[in-house]
Amino acid sequence: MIGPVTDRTPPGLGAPPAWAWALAGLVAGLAGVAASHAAAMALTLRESPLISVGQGVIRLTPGMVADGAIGVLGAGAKVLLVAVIVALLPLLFALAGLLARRSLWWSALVFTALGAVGVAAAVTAPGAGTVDLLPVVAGVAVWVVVFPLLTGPLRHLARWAAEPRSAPAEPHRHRTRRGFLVGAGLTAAAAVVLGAGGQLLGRQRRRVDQVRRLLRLPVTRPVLPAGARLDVEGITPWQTPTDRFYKIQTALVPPAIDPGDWSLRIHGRVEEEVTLTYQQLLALGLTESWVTLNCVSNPVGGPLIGNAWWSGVRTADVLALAGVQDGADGVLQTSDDGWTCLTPLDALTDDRGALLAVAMNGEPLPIDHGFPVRTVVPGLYGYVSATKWVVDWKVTRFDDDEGYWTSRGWGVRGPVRIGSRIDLPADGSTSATRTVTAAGLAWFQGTGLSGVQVSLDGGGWQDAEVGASGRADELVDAWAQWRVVLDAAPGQHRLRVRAVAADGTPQTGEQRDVLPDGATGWHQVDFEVSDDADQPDDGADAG
Ligand SMILES: Nc1nc2c(c(=O)[nH]1)N[C@H]1C(S)=C(S)[C@@H](COP(=O)(O)O)O[C@H]1N2
Ligand SMILES: [Mo]
Repeated sequence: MIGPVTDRTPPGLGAPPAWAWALAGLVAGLAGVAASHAAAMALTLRESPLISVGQGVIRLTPGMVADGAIGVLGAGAKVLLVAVIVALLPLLFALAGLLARRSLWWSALVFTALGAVGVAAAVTAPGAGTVDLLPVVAGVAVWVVVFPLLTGPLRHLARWAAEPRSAPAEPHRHRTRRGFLVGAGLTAAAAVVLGAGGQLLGRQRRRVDQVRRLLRLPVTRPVLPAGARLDVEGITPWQTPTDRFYKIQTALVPPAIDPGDWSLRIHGRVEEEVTLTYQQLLALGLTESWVTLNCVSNPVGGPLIGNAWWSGVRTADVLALAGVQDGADGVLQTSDDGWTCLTPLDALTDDRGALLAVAMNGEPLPIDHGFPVRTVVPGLYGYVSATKWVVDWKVTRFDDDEGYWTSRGWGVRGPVRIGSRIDLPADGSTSATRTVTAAGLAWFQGTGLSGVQVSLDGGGWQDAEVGASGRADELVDAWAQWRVVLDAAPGQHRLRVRAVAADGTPQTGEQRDVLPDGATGWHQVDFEVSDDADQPDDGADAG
């Protein structure tokens, strides 16, 4: 009936029914799970939180029970476990909703407990990192925001039912009831969109990562060359672990390319256009070497440099298949994501050993480092050479083409500069002893070093001990570790380092910015030797 209702028993002064409270809990709960799932998928974590909780239960259940259950139910036990979790959750969410009739704190207790289970599952997963916590955080955040919002109208209605005199007029109460239903409906819809959207997010990447993990390449594991590593506590490792290797790319989402779908097209100033598949590339045979890769935008003392064992096919062999025409002097490399660089042809054809790399540190390239194929050219900065996800090579001339960064003001050819860095002592640190071990890295890929020198407090340059790499005759494309033991009096100190090139030329102290072709200048750190530092062992100062 439509019309005035003032002459009837005021409707809607009854307390909200239990199902409304349960619904609020259910909808808020599912929204949290959906957000959590979407976050896990967007971060391309391997598992959705529900699965991790299932895994966590299996891990944390006392051996006998879990083994027994899995023994009886076989692989189906895991599925069953997830099914139980999936069935249990809505009940707990509904319970959280019902508890809000008494107090939001009771509901919070349920959500907190569920969040804690999620956190426990996430942090105990093998190889878990901070990032694995993010989906749980996203889910709990949604609960914290959505649940009070959804139950707000219900709490008003409940209060009005308890104190009818404080209740507003029916149109207002009607709006409140409708507000609850609309809110619940919208939240449920958002949860569905979020959950389904999350499922799509990163799906290709997870699939390709799976292919990558199953890939067996004819590569060797890295074996550290004798003498390259110096024995200094806390020194930067000579081989950069893959997961600590710096990453630079313009693409927001790195391309995820199945090797089966990959090919490299070589065209332009060639005798014959060639398109290579992944299998055809591998069939050319792999070579392997240590190469230190660095970024032109690495500031003096900066972290954008790493040393890895690369396995790949020589670019010279690949170009030979197509046959380069006279007059060409560059190769315009294009990535699947559209990024380009123009690499000097001679760097790809001379005997420096430039590679189309397929593996890094003995494993297929990680997606973020260019899977399935990227270019690695010793002696050139990454921005003119190290194309990740490379799919196209146009043999060309520097007069005719330009790469992505070069067209934005960076140098055209991008040869690496000689460089060095102090990693120990840390800048601003205090030493408890007068004996201070300084250590770090130096590099001049392709050219080589003859030494590394340090200067304490502006004094003369003294030679450091240098590991067996980075020399013209030893691993010329890899960096070298160096160390020197200093005797420093209590007080403030400043240490500088410089590398010396194979021909005896020391690294310049002139400070220049990274733009346009790489920073120059000596790296320096300030450190302190504490006043109560021990006297040196030789007792020179002993009275
Ligand atoms: N497709 C693509 N490849 C790229 C880049 C890029 O932005 N996109 N950046 C380059 C730069 S500037 C550097 S220093 C190296 C970094 O390689 P890494 O991320 O494997 O360390 O990749 C090069 N290759
Ligand atoms: Mo770079």
